[in-house]
Amino acid sequence: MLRDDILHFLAAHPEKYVSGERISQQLKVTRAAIWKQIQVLKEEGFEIEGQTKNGYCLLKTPFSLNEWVLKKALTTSSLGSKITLEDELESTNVRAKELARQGGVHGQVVLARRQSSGRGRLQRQWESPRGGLWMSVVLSPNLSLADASKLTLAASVAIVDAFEELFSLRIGIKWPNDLIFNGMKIAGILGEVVGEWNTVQTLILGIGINVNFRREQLSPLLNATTLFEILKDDVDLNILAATILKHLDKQVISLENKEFEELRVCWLERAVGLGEEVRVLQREQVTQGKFTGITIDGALLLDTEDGEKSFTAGEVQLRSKMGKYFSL
Ligand code: BT5
Repeated sequence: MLRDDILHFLAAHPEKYVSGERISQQLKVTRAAIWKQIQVLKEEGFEIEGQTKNGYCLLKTPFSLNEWVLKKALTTSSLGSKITLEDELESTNVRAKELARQGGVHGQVVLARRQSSGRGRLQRQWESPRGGLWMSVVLSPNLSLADASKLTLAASVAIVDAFEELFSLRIGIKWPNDLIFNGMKIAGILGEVVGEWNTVQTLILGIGINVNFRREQLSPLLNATTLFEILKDDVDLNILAATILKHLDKQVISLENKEFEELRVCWLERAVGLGEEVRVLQREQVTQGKFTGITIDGALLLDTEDGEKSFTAGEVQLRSKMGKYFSL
């Protein structure tokens, strides 16, 4: 695409002005066509300075999701090898599933700048205003179905590590895969199997992160926060996506190498509530006990009055400093 070619050309000359004439000769199009595409790029959020005498200089790439910027930031071999980016989708997981059924490739990534009907687990809603990172990854890893369920644990670890690397910010994982900061949810993960695992062997990993928008954009009923509220600044969503994919890539490879114990330890190092009294809610049943760890399969271990119990599903309530148990 001409627009991408112009960007490549400008990016190849960082902090330099390149004349419209040179670009037009190189790309074999008119200077008017270049000018037109530069205007489109500016609308997309690229800061390009144009000087009549010297030509164009790329000053800044957009923080909002942009395929060219994202591809440039990617360091992975397979994750992100194919990217689908839409301004709005109902749900990136739904689109990723459709693409997977049509023969999507391992590592294909689907992103939307906003979702009109984002989904959580158990048909719950996921609020997805503009400014967030709403991303689904199609994965066909070399794993059994039982081991594939560990991918959601791996994704939680990847998000924590990306936050630490980029923002020196330590967020925690609340079992099984809520990402929280100061007791408030900042991100969630939705893993879904496509078709029958034995025949298709594809999983969709949906990652939702509240990034460049204010808390007020979400329903007041939620116990939630956003990265903007914490950093008081916007961040580059493309760099964030690329960094998460880099960490996820690493995790997928170590899972394929059956390094499950490493993942368990990594997850526990990032967990919140470990060693503390928590409550696990399963339908009407409430179990209280000390959160002692997780099994190799990711089940939660609770030391209760009736001995050790393990849970593969349920909601965890942590205890606040005031001694009250709270949900997210
Ligand atoms: C999750 O579900 O936390 C999984 C969220 C996954 C969202 C991503 S976005 C990209 C991809 N495409 C999708 O359609 N989904 C994935 P769960 O643990 O069930 O939590 C859902 C609950 O979190 C809701 O019932 C609300 O209470 C709360 N919630 C909804 N939107 C939120 C938000 N933006 N931030 C924090 N909490 C939220």
